[in-house]
Formats: sequence, structure tokens, C-alpha cells
Amino acid sequence: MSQEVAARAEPTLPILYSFRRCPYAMRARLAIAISGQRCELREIVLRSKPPEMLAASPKATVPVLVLPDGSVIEQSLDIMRWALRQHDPEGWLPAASAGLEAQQALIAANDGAFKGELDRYKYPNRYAGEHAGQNQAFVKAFAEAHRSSAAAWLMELEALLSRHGWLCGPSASLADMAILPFVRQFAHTDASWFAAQPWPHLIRWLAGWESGALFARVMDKYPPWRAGQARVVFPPVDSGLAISPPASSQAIQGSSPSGMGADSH
Ligand SMILES: N[C@@H](CCC(=O)N[C@@H](CS)C(=O)NCC(=O)O)C(=O)O
Repeated sequence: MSQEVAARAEPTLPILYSFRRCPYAMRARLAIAISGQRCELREIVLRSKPPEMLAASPKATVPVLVLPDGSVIEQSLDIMRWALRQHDPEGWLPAASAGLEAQQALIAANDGAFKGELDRYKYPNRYAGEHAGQNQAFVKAFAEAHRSSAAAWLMELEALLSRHGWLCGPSASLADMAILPFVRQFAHTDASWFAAQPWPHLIRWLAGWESGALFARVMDKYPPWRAGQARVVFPPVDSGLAISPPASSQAIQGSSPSGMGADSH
């Protein structure tokens, strides 16, 4: 195939600069995957960001989505909303304004206070200015204090989840998908401690999502992007997740919403 024919055969796709383990990038990939959008995924290394990404978005955080018309979406929630506005097969976007406010409040609490507590719990050594960093006992006490503050908020999520199985009702929402990657980070910081806490619905919510097809798809591994390489299409064509709108809600064949097992909730 000549280069010209190959170029015609490959439509221009939005470019997603992403980092596999970043919870903000994960939430963006979740929405892109479920919405049936396709993009060119460029996996980056945080300490060596490609100049192409920095030119598009000097604020230098992932995710960044560059649309074919050159416009740039550089906040993870905006990327989620962009994708879901194209196609929202599972109804993640709230239907009513009251729902919108409730979801926004949850996401704001996650991205604000909870993220601050999570970082201090997970990476206490980065906050030497806030504790007597040279003393390991103080570092441990510092981390555990922030774990406790975070846990108080997770108990609020537990109460919501105990009502319907999901944060905002009987099915997954934007809030669930925006928050789950952060709760996952918290859970994996000390998995046995997390598993011993009195939050069965939270544990089931997280485990169900982590065992689903959608999660597996967004956690696929890609080597760091290099300029000039063959493009990597996300989600992969054979994934069963990349459906073109309009399409039925069977985004994930043979599975319940969000790829969660039927017995998840
Ligand atoms: N508000 C941004 C936050 C994104 C963010 O902070 N991403 C982290 C990675 S998880 C990042 O890129 N940090 C820059 C760095 O570590 O150099 C969003 O929602 O997209």
C-alpha cells in the first residue's frame, strides 16, 4: 500500500497523552473506551515528557487530549465529558441538574481533600516539611493520620454505596468512574489494612470494577511513545470496547454495565 493510500485509510484521530498508572489518565481512558471513541494513545514518561505534549499543553500534566482540529482538552474531567457527550451508552452523565450537582460535589471532594490525604498517606516522604522527616516513627504516624482522615471520607462513600451499589444510584456514573482510580490507589497502599476495614460495599465496588473488562482494557500496557513510531490506537480495534456511535449499549459483549460481573452488586 502506498503511503498516500495508507494515510487515506487511517482517519485522523484525537491524540491522548497518557500515563498508565495516573488516576487522572485512567478516568479519561475509561470514558474514551466506554464511549466508543478512538484515539491515538501516546504513553509518556512523567520525568521526560515529549516536546509535542508540552507544546500542546504547557501545564505539563496528563492526560491531555489534542483533537483533530487542534483544540486541546487538558483536564481529565473535561476529557471524560467530551467523550461521553459523543456517546454515553451506560448513562454515566447525570440526566438531571440535581444529579449533576451531587456528582460534582463528590468529585470535588475526591480531587481536593481526599487526594491530599491520599498523597500524604502514600508518599509521606514527599512531605518532609510537614513532619519530622528524619524520624521514621513520625513519618509512619504522619501517614497513618492522613490515612484516618481519608478513611472518614471513604466511610461516607460506603454509606452511599450501601444504598444502591453505586455512588449516585443503581448504575455506574461519571462520579464512580472519576473516583474509583483514586480509591484503588488508596486501597493498594496497604491492601491488607484496606481489606480489614468495615466498608464491605466499598470493597465490593472496587473489586467488581477491577475485575471487569473495562478496567482490563484501560490498564493495557504500552511502551513509551516515540515520535515517528506507528500509531497506537486506543482502545484496540479488537477490544469489543471501541464501538462507533450510534451503537447499542452492548459496549462490552456479554457483560453487565461497566464490565462488572453480574454478581458485583
Ligand atoms: N487536574 C489535572 C491533574 C492531572 C495530574 O496531576 N496528573 C499527574 C499525573 S497523575 C501529572 O501529570 N503530574 C505531572 C508530573 O508528575 O510531572 C487533571 O484532572 O487532568
